Amino acid sequence: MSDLYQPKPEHKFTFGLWTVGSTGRDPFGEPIRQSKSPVELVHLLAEVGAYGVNFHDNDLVPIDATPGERDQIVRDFKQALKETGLTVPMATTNLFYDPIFKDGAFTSNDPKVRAFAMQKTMRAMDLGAEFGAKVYVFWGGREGVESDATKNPLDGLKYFREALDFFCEYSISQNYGFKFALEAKPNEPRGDLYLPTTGAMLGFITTLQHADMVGVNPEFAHEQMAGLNFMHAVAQAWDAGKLFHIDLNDQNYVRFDQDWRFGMQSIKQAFFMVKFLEDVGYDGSRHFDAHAFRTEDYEGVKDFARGCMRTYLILKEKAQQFNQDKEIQAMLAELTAEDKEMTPYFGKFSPEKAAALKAHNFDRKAISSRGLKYERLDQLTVDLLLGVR
Ligand code: GCO
Ligand code: MN
Ligand code: MN
Repeated sequence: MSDLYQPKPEHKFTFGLWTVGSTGRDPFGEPIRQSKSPVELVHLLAEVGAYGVNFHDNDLVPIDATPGERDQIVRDFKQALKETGLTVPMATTNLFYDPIFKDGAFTSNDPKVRAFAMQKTMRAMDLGAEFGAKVYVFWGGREGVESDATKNPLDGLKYFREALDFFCEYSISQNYGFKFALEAKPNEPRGDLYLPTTGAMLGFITTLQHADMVGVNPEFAHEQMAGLNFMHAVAQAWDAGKLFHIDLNDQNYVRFDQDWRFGMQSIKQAFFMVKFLEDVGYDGSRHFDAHAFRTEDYEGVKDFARGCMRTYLILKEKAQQFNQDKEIQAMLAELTAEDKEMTPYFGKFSPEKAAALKAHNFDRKAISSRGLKYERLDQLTVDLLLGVR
């Protein structure tokens, strides 16, 4: 096997404890794998070659743990990290599992629930900071509604904004240096989740007091659930300087959250996603937020984790091939070539420029009769991806 596809620390491949730790429970069936401890999962991730491990507070420390138990767990986990060399680049809060969050956390109608969610998040930030995490993710699994009779979405936005402003100040006051990354999802487990897409999150961030500290954590499956083009959402986040983290996985379009192995289903979308990240020089974690099929034992879980990283690296190689392919690049150069006659019309506005452009005569028929050769360009891409080029 080519060394090119071996994960290395510089690739920054990370997994959540909840991903390789998934026991395969789903709404229709019991767990099918025995649960493993965080320490065991760190060793599993080290064995497959991951760089980092991320966690929700309660993936590591059970919600009912005593302070003494917490300290023991933290010590054991630190030891496992030391033994394996794994890092913790990101941490997050579980604000969806406990029944108290049945109507949301920061956006619950109940002030006690909202305050509890804030307390839990500050404690989880303390925990993440203790392991050196620098990115803090917010995924609001219960922040939404089944029925709009029950809540006012303007209240939800206000409460969420207040909470984030508070946490930014908290991070500053503790010197944690966190960057916050907001993760959108259109639905599931709620009927509708607030701020359902990455684009919605980007708009919302501009309303925050510390907007500079807050970016996004787009997830492949979540944009595909909404029928959207994931790479375009990521590009917009990048353009805004807000791509603080990314959740890679896979999904059949417009279904429930399938959380499949990266590249398992949507090879072409995954290819353009990897190509984008590599082309722009994104240097954050490549986090796989996915689960092994329910058919697997822990050997299968390792196959799943290795597969995510291997596919990423294969697609990275394909992206290089695309960028070096003479025919493809010549076609792109021709398609995007400057037109000297048009150059004076672009750029900054001036009244003279506007008048000149308004007076220009365009030969619409001639322009539109030109074939763009996109069929050929796309087929070359398909040939390349299928390995015959
Ligand atoms: C999901 C989400 C979660 C989050 C995780 C970290 O659909 O369940 O993607 O896996 O990413 O809670 O914030
Ligand atoms: Mn998800
Ligand atoms: Mn996710």
